[in-house]
Amino acid sequence: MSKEEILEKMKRAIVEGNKEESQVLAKTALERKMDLNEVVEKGFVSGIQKVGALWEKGEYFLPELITGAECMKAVMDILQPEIEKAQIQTQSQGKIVIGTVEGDIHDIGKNLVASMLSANGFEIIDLGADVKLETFTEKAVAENADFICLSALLTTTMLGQKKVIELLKERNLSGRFKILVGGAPVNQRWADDIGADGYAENAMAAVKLAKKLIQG
Ligand code: B12
Repeated sequence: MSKEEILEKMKRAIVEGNKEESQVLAKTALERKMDLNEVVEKGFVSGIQKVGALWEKGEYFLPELITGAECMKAVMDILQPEIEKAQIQTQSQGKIVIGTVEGDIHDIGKNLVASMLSANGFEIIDLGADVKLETFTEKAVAENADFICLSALLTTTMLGQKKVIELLKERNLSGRFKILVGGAPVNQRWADDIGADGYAENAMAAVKLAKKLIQG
């Protein structure tokens, strides 16, 4: 089987909600020592994106969305430890507080970003999903973090990213942390509008951006 065929199978397994097949394919990727970034982004993630698109078109309903997400989780449970093991940098590149903002339970993308950052030498404090906005500022202060990374997947919860920046302003903490924002509805324009330090559209881009910002 060619690499392209495997990637296509990965996508299909998520779209069809076939958990067993998804897990088998994730293990195949490890056995074949495939590039895990490519496996995640071009294989499995393109599957969950297709699920979202079918849901938007009204062809899929909530149960299919949930099954797709469960497959993604099962796959990431297999791949995430390996991604993190392949630590590229040993010396800490900086400390990052990351989470999905209040009211939003989507955490697949956030977990992916956290794993990639960790694999690239950043120290990660993962607050999880549906995180109270004050918790981001409090943890960042307590941990003396370099970055606050805010994930939001809903147009309604994107506002939480703006509010965290406002909270920092109110507490005279503007500029103390670099704020990165991301998530499907987020874009560079939104990041600029709310005064974030950066936006990245995927996990690898987030690593590049964090490295660039830490080097000043
Ligand atoms: C899986 C999924 C779910 C799962 C989530 C499971 C989980 N544990 O995460 C479940 C089924 C639970 C779910 C629930 C809901 N969902 Co949903 N879901 C999705 C779906 C299909 C995929 C999201 C995903 O995991 N993508 C794969 C990951 C890898 O991509 P990603 O999250 O975008 O992350 C990447 C980048 O954005 C970036 N990134 C992410 N975070 C960050 C942070 C930083 C700092 C940086 C730099 C980068 C970055 O890097 C990541 C890796 O490449 C999307 C469709 C879509 N187009 O996104 C809908 C979607 C997000 N969901 C949607 C909705 C409406 C809901 C529900 C409200 C449905 C309902 N009626 O109950 C609930 C929300 C409940 C809540 N309060 O949060 C809508 C949102 C619409 C909108 N505009 O607001 C979407 C867009 C579907 C659609 N097409 O309409 N969902």
